[in-house]
Amino acid sequence: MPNTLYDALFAPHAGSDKTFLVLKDGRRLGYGAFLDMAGRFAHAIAAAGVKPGDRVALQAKKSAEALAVYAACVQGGFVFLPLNTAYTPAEVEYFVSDAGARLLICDGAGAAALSPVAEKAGAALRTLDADGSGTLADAAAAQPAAFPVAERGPDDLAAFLYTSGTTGRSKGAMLTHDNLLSNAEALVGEWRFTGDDVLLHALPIFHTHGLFVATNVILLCGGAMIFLPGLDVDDLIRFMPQATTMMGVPTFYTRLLSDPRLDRALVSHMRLFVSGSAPLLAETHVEFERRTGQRILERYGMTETNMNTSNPYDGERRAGTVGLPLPGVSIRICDPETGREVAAGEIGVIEVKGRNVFKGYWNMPEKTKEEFRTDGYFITGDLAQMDGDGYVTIVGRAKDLIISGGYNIYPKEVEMLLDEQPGVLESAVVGVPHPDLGEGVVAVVTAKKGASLDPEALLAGIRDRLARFKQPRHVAIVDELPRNTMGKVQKNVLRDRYRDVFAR
Ligand code: MLC
Ligand code: AMP
Repeated sequence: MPNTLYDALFAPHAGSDKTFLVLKDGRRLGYGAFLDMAGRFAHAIAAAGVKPGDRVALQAKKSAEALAVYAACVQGGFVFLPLNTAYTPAEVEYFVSDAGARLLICDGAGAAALSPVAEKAGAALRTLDADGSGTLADAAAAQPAAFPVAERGPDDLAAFLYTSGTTGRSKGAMLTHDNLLSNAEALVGEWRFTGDDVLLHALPIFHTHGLFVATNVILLCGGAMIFLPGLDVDDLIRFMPQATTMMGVPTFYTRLLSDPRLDRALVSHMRLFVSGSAPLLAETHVEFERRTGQRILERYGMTETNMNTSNPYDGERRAGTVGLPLPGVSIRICDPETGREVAAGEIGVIEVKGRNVFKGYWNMPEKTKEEFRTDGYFITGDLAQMDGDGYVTIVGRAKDLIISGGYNIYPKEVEMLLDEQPGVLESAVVGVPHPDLGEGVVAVVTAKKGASLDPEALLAGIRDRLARFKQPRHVAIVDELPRNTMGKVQKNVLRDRYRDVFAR
């Protein structure tokens, strides 16, 4: 049966004993063994009642087995829905029920809290631990490695990735087989990936960056990944001499730079460092080159669009820019109000069109319509300018969004929870410079008449309902919020006022 993504990414490796994953403990997993594991998981998923087109949610620690669930979903035609391991059960409940997932796979330790969530949503529950054990693995163990590949065309759904919205309600971005394959093809070509590449992989696998950009590129070129559970600079340094490439968010680079062991000799085997998901400071770029002789290649993407632009592999990598449109991706910079294209060098919102652009938000046709122009361009909400050579420089965001360590935080979601706390009149949440995470979350809160507020109590009140990374790291209680003449809270004033709270 033809299956767009499976045929390109997985089928070519069937039976191969070439290394696909090198794990932290040094164990190696070949492509063939990985595909066998995926086939067994596909049986176990189908046995849980999942049919092609159904959603399979996974909230589990990074492991070869967790990645095999992705492969199993592609093979079985199931729609993969990976979830950040930091989400609280209250957050998971929204995703599982909104997506109508048929199966929720979680860590054994999370099963007790998620069992009522699965039950309420009518989803089966299975467990998968970081060591590969759990009820999903138990069900898979007795199954054959071969699983019939489901027929899937380019326009069929491969994955749902949730991104938060400015209204505070998360939206499920529907990604098709062709969205993912076309982008992997563009990146393999642009970044010169081959079967000889070994990618140092320390990113999470529940987001576009670690899952699609990194993993799909390696699967397509037939290379290998050093597959680490998370960012630990000691591990990066230990494995760097075995790797040829690394992809990371800017925090990867600032943390590496803060380690004196980072030098030219350490990276002598590396041919490419890629950064994305958040702005890389030009000074980080310059300092990394000074220390290592390597110019980081910065690229720009989004959950909804996969990768849009990249600095060139061979040409000039310009610090502070996100480079040029990728092959097959059309980019224009437009006036946010009128939608008219602005002149070269002027600031406007980035709009994108191409095979990489998602199909729409699950069950939100109106929202989807709002974010596309009538000629098919997707409005990213990122503000940028494009110079005469086509290089794009991101200068800000038209959307109210904080990016902390590469994770997106929508202020509205945090504000809604803060506003529900006893004694709170209103709140405004902003991102300000943070030396490690790029941006750190600050909440500015006012009290109702006669009430007195305690920052600790406020944080305690939202702790169970909001992933830790979204929780404010600084809370200021003030008499009133600054407003413009229209009565709108001036977040720029707050960003300015609190810009030094995380300064080293
Ligand atoms: C962890 N913590 C964070 C955080 N990550 N807080 C804010 N922002 C983050 N990003 C908190 C934890 O809750 C914990 O809090 C403390 O920091 C230490 O946790 P940790 O797990 O030990 O953190 P660490 O391993 O250091 O993780 C930091 C990180 C990680 C930057 C390495 O967040 C990361 O891997 N980020 C990558 C995100 C990513 O892949 N984004 C791509 C999105 S796709 P406490 O208080 O309990 O100690 C996309 C499209 C595109 O954007 O273009 O790619
Ligand atoms: P997400 O919704 O998690 O996919 O985040 C996408 C957002 O991350 C984009 O809309 C940008 O605002 C931001 N982003 C991604 N890559 C870069 C980059 N290289 N520089 C600046 N911002 C980036």
